[in-house]
This record gives sequence, structure tokens and C-alpha cells, in this order.
Amino acid sequence: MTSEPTSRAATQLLAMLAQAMASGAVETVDLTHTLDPDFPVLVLPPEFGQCARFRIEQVSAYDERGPGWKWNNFSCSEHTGTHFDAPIHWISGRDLPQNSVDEIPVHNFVGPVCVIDCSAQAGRDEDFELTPDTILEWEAIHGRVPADSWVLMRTDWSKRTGAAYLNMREDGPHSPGPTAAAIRFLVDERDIRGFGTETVGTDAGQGSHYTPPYPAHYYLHGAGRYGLQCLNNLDRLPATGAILIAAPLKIRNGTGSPLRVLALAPRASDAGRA
Ligand code: 23J
Ligand code: MN
Repeated sequence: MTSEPTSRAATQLLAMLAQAMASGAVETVDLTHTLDPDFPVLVLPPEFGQCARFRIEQVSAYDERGPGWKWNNFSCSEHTGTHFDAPIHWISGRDLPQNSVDEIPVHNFVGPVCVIDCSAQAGRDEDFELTPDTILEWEAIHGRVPADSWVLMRTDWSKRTGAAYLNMREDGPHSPGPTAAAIRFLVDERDIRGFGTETVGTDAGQGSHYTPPYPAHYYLHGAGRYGLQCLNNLDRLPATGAILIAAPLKIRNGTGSPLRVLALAPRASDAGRA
């Protein structure tokens, strides 16, 4: 049983949070791209099945199909736009318990977040790789990545539009991402909850050529951890101290889902940026 003082402390904490949100001392940051048919989706080698873009069609708009109301039908992939990856998405996580979006315990959808700013490096090198050394350098400044936190790789890739987002070439897409060693470090040595990126995958564009292929997917999901992709506005988060809210749709046996990703953060003028 929760003891009375703990319960009272929690009540006071939530009241303080509500007050800070009302005053603007804590702001709500939107880390989500707009779902739109033009937003790029992952393109796999042609022998594989492909991810569907977002589609939307009007059912009625205050007209003869429905005089007093407007509504649309939409369709997309579980992996379209800003989205969540569940462990069941990858073969390494296929037999884990609670591995689909409908089964994941909901406390995993709210929690602390670390932001590793790789925007300068990614600006110089479109194939920039996050390594264990990059993470250790970040920790020397910001402290150790706490267990059960989200780690987001900021690259400012979310500012790209059109063809520059996938950055497709003859040999496939070119975009920054983590090495296999970096993901293993975050999972095995830091016990993170999940890893997120501003690019179309948690893996680098060239991740199909890594060992194993798509190592971020392989190791994260094999360890029951989660992914977030196509994040937006990571330049608006502090390196530490924000709370991430990322709750996927409750799709039965779903491997992922588009979602609204939010962060609660100290107001920008009150805190150092990541
Ligand atoms: C399937 C195969 C490879 C990749 C992906 C999906 C994703 O990035 C995804 O959206 O989960 S790299
Ligand atoms: Mn995905």
C-alpha cells in the first residue's frame, strides 16, 4: 500500500505541475510533424513491401452527405509520419512479452528524456554516426543517462523538406544515425527505455549495410525497448530535465503507430537549450 505521506507528496507535486503549466513556467512542446500525404515515408529496397503514405478523403463537409458536420477517413502505415516502434516490429523482439502497442504497460508512455545534440556534426556529415564516445562526451557535460529514460538524437534533420529528408541516392538513403555499439551501450550499460530520431528510422540511412542490418531496430526491440522516428523540434528541448509523453494508438498486435509526441519542459527562456 502507498503510505499516506507519499500520496500527499504526489498530490502536492501534481498540483505544483498544474500551476507551473498554467503559469507557463513549464511549457508543452510539440515534437510531432503534421500528417500530410506529402510527408516522406521510408523507402526500402524494391524487393520488400513498402510503407504507405498518409491518405485522407472527405466523408462530408456540411453538405448533402452530412449537412451539419464535416469529417474525413484516413489511412496510413503503422510507421507513417512521427511514429512509435514497438518490440514486435523486429524479429529480435517477436517473442517478448507485452511487445505490441496494445500490450505495452502505459507507464512507459510518460518519462524522462535526454537529448544528445548532434546537429553540428550532422550538418557537416549526412552519414554522421552517434558512437559510444559521443554519448560519453555528452555525459561528461550533462551527467549519466538515467536508467529507463528516453534518449533522443538531435540532428535538425526535421528542418529538411522534400527529397532532402530521405536524401536518397543510388546506394540508398543517407541520413545520420547510431552505430550498433552506441545502441548496445545505451541498452546494456544505461538501460534506456527507448531511442528516438528526427530521421525516418531509428537507424542511419545506410543502416541496411551495418552489422547486423538495422542495428538500432535489432538491439532496441530485441531488448524490449522502444523507438521514435520522424521527431520534430528537438532543438526546443533541454539536454536533460524534460518529460516525454509518447502514447501510441492501441492497435491490436500493432507494431507501431503514428502519435502526437509532446514534451513538458522548462520555458525556453528559463533553461539552457540542448
Ligand atoms: C522496416 C524495415 C526497416 C526499417 C524500418 C521498417 C523503419 O525504419 C521503421 O519505420 O520502423 S529502417
Ligand atoms: Mn518505425
